[in-house]
Amino acid sequence: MLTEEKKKEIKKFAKSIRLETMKELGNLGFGHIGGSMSIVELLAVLYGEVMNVDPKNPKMEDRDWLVVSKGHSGPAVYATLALKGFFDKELLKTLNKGGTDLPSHCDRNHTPGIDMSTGSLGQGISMALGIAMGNALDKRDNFVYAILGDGECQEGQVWEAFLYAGNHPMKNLIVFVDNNKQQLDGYTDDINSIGDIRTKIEDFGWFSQEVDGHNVEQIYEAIKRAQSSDKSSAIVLDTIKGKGCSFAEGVELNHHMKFKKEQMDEAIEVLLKEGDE
Ligand SMILES: Cc1ncc(C[n+]2csc(CCOP(=O)(O)OP(=O)(O)O)c2C)c(N)n1
Repeated sequence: MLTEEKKKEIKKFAKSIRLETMKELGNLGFGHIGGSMSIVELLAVLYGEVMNVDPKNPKMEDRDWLVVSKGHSGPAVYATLALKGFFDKELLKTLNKGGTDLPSHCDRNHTPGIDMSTGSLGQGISMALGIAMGNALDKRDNFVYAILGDGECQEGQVWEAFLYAGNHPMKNLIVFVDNNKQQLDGYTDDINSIGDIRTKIEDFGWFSQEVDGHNVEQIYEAIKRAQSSDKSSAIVLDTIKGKGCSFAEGVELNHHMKFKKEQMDEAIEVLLKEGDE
């Protein structure tokens, strides 16, 4: 169980990640705002408490790995890594600009702390599974985490990996589905519904849970349960696309937005005025 103090610390970390992500995107005037905002609490729990990583040694052999399969959420991941000390926060100002080490989608060849290059949706779960199998063969006891989008789960390859890791349990693999109910061009249910995703994954032989993806305690407890399961584990996160960014949250087409500087300034002001609870 998280202590009250730790819970507060993780919530504060989440707020800082959200703020830095908004400033980072604000510098650019456009970007993947919706799907970045929905995974902030997850990133805060992973990097604030759960994952064994060393910012000074990002390739540490026995580290825990994170494959951000929905690689367009790079801005939120970069803000997290910068706050954690993997690189200088100044670098956040270069997001998606020519010659940057922070491309719009995650790239392991550019950014310290990024474990896998992603962006072509549907592939990350297979990569995470491969890494988990490799680690198990090497008798390491680290964990491999992966973050998938709900829209991404429309990709066939996702289900090949779910099938395989159901039949060949990888207890060091924990997959999150960011179920924000929206994809690029609208609501997932209207486009190609994935139905009850938690049950579907369970039917493939996984230990499958569903929690509030903006509640740090629920996320943490679910991860602890997943870590002690003998099966491959999935945690479906009930989230809100654009969460915490006033001009994006609740908007249908908030996947990739162009906005005015004043809009982001105002959204940052709103965020800063919010209480920490
Ligand atoms: C194979 C592939 N097809 C299409 C795209 C374009 N694309 C980028 S993000 C996106 C929507 C993803 O929706 P979801 O997985 O729900 O992500 P989130 O809502 O969390 O941002 C699409 C279609 C892509 N990156 N890769």
